[in-house]
Amino acid sequence: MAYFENIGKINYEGARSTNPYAFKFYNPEEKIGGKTMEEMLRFGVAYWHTFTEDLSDPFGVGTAIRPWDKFKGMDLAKARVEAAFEFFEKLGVPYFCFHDIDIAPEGDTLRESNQNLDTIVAMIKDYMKDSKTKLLWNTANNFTNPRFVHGAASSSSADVFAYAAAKVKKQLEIGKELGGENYVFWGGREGYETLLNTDMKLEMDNLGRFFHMAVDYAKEIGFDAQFLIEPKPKEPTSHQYDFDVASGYAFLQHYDLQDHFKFNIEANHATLAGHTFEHELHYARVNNMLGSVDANQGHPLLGWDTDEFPADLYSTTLAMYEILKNGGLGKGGLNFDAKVRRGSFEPEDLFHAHIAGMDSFAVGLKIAQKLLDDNVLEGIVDNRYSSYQQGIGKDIVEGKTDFHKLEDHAYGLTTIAQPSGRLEQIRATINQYLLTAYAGE
Ligand code: XUL
Ligand code: CO
Repeated sequence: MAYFENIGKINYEGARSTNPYAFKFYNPEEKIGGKTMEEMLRFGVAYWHTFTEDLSDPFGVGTAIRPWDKFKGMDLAKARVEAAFEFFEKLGVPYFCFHDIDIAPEGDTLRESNQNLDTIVAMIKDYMKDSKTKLLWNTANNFTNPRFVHGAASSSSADVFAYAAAKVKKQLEIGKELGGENYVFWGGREGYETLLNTDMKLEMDNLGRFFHMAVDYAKEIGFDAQFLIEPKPKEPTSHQYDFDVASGYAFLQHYDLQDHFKFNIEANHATLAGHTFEHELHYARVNNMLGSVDANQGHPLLGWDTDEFPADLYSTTLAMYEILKNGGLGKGGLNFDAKVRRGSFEPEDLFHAHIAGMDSFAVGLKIAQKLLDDNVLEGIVDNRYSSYQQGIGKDIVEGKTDFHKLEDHAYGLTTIAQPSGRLEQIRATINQYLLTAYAGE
């Protein structure tokens, strides 16, 4: 059965195409900097936003019209798998991602939930045999069910800690079964509401213990996925333990986990933390911790996680610049952790949204590669720090100075000449690149 009957394969038609069901900029085979767009961008579809999301919000019920919603229970789960692979095929997307409860309904007991998962995973595995779409990552949803009200690995209840571990254990087994390239931990409830009832030290120590047990179990079963922490500063709790990349990295180092994890960086989480998307990518990159990306964008006027599809070309350009400087994403990818707006309720909107997101990152890739090829930003940065290439600067960098030497140097200074930062000129240059890249096409 077809769920998107009126929609065919989405093809690349070029920048001037007026066909809404065509890519204007994402040309999977086009080579940029020696790699095809498909190899470089590694797009993924998020199962939860695309196949289970009903578009409800705190003030209103779901509006989504989804042809598979006529089914219930396990039949619904099976229909979603059929719809998902039809969607992946038509979009030509290389990856997908899911939480356990996105693909199979929870049963009355853990055993029953795992049986439901086994049935659906077998079906997914079967579909994957005839599909080029692979598993970018899976994860355990340890935040939706009321049992996680006080947290999961950081819960005040040891029973909940054990339950959360059992769910992650099962997902690690499923990741291995489906050939998942990464495994994600987003600490949905790993944080706290108030210190008045919280033992923060115990909670963080437990979180560290939990991650070590996950690393050990993956090793035990021979699952070699890259483990990823997905930082988020708040929502649902007011204080999340993995606030941003910097605090997550400190946590990983403190608990001696830094060699087993990288970061999955989500644009909207970065902005919620008061950072830019590129700040988080950059921080991870320079520490060799950039693993994967949840590609979305927040609404600039709203202070919560709106998970919009990315369409801001300036942001995708600066993000792709970081990714190119990182030498790509390795096993990671660009997963659209993004949902259509409540008013975009038709099934077709799922295609329009992904096309918009894929085209936006394709533009970002092309512009970022041009900026690199022309040495635009690198040249500016090198020039700005040129004082560290000779004289006292070289001594500082090479560790050949101390405060006595530096004081002597400072006493000898009559003037300090520093060049302008030229931010406005840099922005104008980026605009020039954005506007001229497709001029002839
Ligand atoms: C929530 C979020 C999650 C993670 C996976 O803000 O981003 O969907 O990506 O649990
Ligand atoms: Co996410």
